[in-house]
Amino acid sequence: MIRFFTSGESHNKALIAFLEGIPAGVKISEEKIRHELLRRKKGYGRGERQSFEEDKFEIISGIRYNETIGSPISILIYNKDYRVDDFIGQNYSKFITNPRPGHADFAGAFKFLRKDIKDISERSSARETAARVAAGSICKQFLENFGIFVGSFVIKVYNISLKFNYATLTEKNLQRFHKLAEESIIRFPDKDKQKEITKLIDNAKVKGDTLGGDFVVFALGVPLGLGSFIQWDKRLNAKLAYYLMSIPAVKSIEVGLGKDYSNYYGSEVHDEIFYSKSKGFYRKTNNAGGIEGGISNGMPIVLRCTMKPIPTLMNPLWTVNLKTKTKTKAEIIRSDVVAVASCSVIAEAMLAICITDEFLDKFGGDSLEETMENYNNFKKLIKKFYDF
Ligand code: EPS
Repeated sequence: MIRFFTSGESHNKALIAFLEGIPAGVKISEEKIRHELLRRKKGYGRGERQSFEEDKFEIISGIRYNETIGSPISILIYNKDYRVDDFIGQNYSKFITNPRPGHADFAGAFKFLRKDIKDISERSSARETAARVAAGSICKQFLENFGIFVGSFVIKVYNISLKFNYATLTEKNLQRFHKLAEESIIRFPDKDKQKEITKLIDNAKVKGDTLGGDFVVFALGVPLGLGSFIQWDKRLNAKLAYYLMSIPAVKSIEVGLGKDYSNYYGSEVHDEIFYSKSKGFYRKTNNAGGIEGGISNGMPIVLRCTMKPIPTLMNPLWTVNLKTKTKTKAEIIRSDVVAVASCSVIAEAMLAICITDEFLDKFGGDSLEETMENYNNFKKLIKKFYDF
């Protein structure tokens, strides 16, 4: 079982990622963690913070000579934009009292009985997701040992969409889209539409507005058998939804064909099962997104998420000042125009953490070797049982 937590505020000293349950003996590259943090920072339309924030990190525990030792892993990520005065001084004149519609500001201020909205926005800020990405990188490196790869690509920004068919999201196509996304400044695989999207983002910026979008996050090489239908909270799709919906601003998650399922007859969308001596059991389509009956079925796990537009607007919406109760404009705070590309990288981290947890639930041992034996043994067993 994985236990994963984060701590830290957006402009306090640092963030911390805490990860317990990774077996001993997993090789960890700091360079790979750095690379993931850099991927999260990127994206056309991101705010000024990303241009100077270095995401410098230090591994505090759990890793020795670049290898996990089975003890809890903690990683500290420094905030370059550490605002000492906001945390140690008590400058009451700087209180923020105009909640931004769409942000945690309003509900948070009442829930925690705080007069300064900064007490809410500092922790609810998406800055926290840097810690998720660092922990996600450790999980990705664990999963690599079993040939599992997690990737993503943006499929929609506002009203500009990528044309593709869920049934054809085979391993090859997913890899191709991910590769194209890596080369794109907005993680959008269709080069011809990139210019249109950047123009859209520029226009939104001029208007002081923001945009949201959709992305696909996927996992390749996930073995059959993760998750279960035996109890409601063990279903893999349910657990993945929980992990992905926890990302700030994510408002929906769909598995495979998702809400489009209802547009078809059953005969048109269920992925037929085939068998050949060379391939074993296989499917030609993957509308199910790799999950049937709450269990991974051996096909790529394919999820689609929607991110709402960032609630901090430079041309702000109306709100009410919490102190004076007068109608006023919402707080203007430095922010992003669009962050869908970064969100897809964060989703990769959450997917990797979730798959790692499920993987260890089924095959887990205290060391990588033990886990590997359990995994190989299961593969052998199902082959033997069904004689293929
Ligand atoms: C973010 C850091 C923040 C914001 C953004 C994401 O930095 P700052 O507030 O210092 O400009 O750019 O946060 C939000 C969108 C939000 O709603 O809080 C980051 O590192 O991802």
